[in-house]
Amino acid sequence: MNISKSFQRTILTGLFMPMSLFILGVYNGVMQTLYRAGVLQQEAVAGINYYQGLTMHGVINAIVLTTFFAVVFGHVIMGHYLKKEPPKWSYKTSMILMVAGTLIDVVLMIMGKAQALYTFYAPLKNSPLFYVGTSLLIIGSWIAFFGWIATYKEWRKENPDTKMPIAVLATFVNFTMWVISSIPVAYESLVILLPWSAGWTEDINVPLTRMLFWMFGHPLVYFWLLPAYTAFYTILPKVSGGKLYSGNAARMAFLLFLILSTPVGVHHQFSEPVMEQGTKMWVSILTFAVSIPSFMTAFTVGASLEVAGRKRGAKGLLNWMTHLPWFDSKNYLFGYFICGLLLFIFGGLSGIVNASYALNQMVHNTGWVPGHFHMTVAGPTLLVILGMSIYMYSKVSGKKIKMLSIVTIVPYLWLIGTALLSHGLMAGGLMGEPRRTNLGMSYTNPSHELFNQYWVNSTTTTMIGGIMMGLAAFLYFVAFFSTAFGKTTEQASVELPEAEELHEEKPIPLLHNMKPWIFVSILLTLITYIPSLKNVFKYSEPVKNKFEAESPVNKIESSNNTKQIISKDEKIE
Ligand code: HAS
Repeated sequence: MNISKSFQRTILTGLFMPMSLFILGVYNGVMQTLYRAGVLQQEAVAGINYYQGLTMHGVINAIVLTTFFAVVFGHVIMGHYLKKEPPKWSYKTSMILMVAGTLIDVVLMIMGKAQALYTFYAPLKNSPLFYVGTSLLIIGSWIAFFGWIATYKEWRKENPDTKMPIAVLATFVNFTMWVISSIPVAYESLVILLPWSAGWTEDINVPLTRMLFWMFGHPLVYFWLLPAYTAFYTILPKVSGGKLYSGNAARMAFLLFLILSTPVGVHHQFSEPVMEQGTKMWVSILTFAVSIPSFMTAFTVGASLEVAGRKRGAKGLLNWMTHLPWFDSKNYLFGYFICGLLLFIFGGLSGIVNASYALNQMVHNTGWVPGHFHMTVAGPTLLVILGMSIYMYSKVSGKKIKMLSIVTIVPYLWLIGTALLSHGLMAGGLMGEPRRTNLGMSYTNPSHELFNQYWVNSTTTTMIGGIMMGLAAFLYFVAFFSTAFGKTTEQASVELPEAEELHEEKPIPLLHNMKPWIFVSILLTLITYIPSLKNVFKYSEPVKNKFEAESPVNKIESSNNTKQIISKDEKIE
């Protein structure tokens, strides 16, 4: 589909700006591994301290880049499948808010006024403007979604009998979940944290803010994942030379995410005393359930790859794997997708370990957790972002991709780097290595009394992996920005590789109607969060504690802070 100038400018801005910031995100990621391995034994480098760098790494990579990508990919999906541009008011307003919010946050992080990490847990305090910036970014993304709904309604009128394309359904599921889950974090940021950080209120209920954050924080991880799944179901079968094994299974997997991803955030709070055992048990069961659509995806996408391998002449049980277009520069997207999937096998399995309450007690707050999430968010999520960003930039700008052979090897280098980084973090985590800690200041500094020799190998492996990831990212940046600054040689267009379905399956009405699923999603969220909220108010109350990110010492001395809270129906023995 041809594209208007203003829609083109919006899409290119939404790809170029976060990719430029991602340079800062990657730099700070590599620095983390140097601090942790003890190569750096100081608080700060070039005026950026450990926590400031970690905050930039998390906020830019996990919130800014992913949200921009979800919006831009959504625009391109609507353009390609519905053959229409969304209304100008929606895509323009959305991009302006997102860019403004991001710039506010980036300036604050560089100035050191926001260094409470991407989870911005109270009682760590950011500048009040940080909460405004983050809210603008999120609200901007909602507005893009509202525009797509208007476009879809028009398309539906003109095509009353056509099935909703899978990629459109997946995008709508993702953004519905996003809107539902970002209401609690908007409340947390604007109603609780902002007035408190501006000094208009004094007290803060820490467990309440953490619960509100995780009501958003876990659906957030699926908001990162679903664009990647959309690419695996609707693009990968085409670029690997096959067909999608089952369209109904794909629809079912996305709709299951809609009902199961919103109520599971409490699994990040298994170690918090305010949550009662029954709540934790229920959430643990729901978390196992939310793995089901991923197991379905492993089967359906795996079967689609087998179909592709066999179409390319494979015989026997397993040699279809060797017939796939590995290292094929004409099919460079395949490398990004398959490397993401391979990492996700281990990312997913480690998630199931996390979800098991008893095992969580061993791994929580250790290096195991970032080991897990680098094989998920830095696995399928980021690799699809990288592959699709350069693809979309080239199509929408009409510029040919430069350095195609480098673009083709980047995902494999990234795969090896991420596997090493995660292995080091997880092995260290199992030996008690804490996450979010500048280990070089003590535990991995041989001249310090707290030096721990057991963490030397694990942190060194992590560092080697981190440096390889940094190198892969550097090569990618060279190719991406050479493409972006190249000359326009082709007609600009909005188009995607589109996989056909292998079988003509009987449509199942429930898989074509989102309303019952939205209802169940809200119901399960209420069933989980009403008891969780009761737990929070039973066992906690607002306190005056105030900490700075770089110091664990409470700035406010008050006997009130040590008061033990017991519910009316409990006695201390
Ligand atoms: Fe997680 C913590 C549980 C998935 C991200 N997770 C995190 C954090 C992040 C994160 C960022 O229950 C840390 C947050 C913080 O800062 O504190 N997670 C899970 C579970 C899943 C899961 C059960 N997580 C993700 C995804 C993420 C992500 C996806 C980002 C994108 N996670 C947890 C828990 C915690 C947690 C606890 C709290 C830990 C703590 O104590 O702090 C599941 O959804 C995973 C299911 C996945 C699978 C894998 C399916 C495999 C596929 C690949 C197939 C391969 C093929 C290729 C087809 C079952 C689809 C074949 C090709 C050939 C050639 C052979």
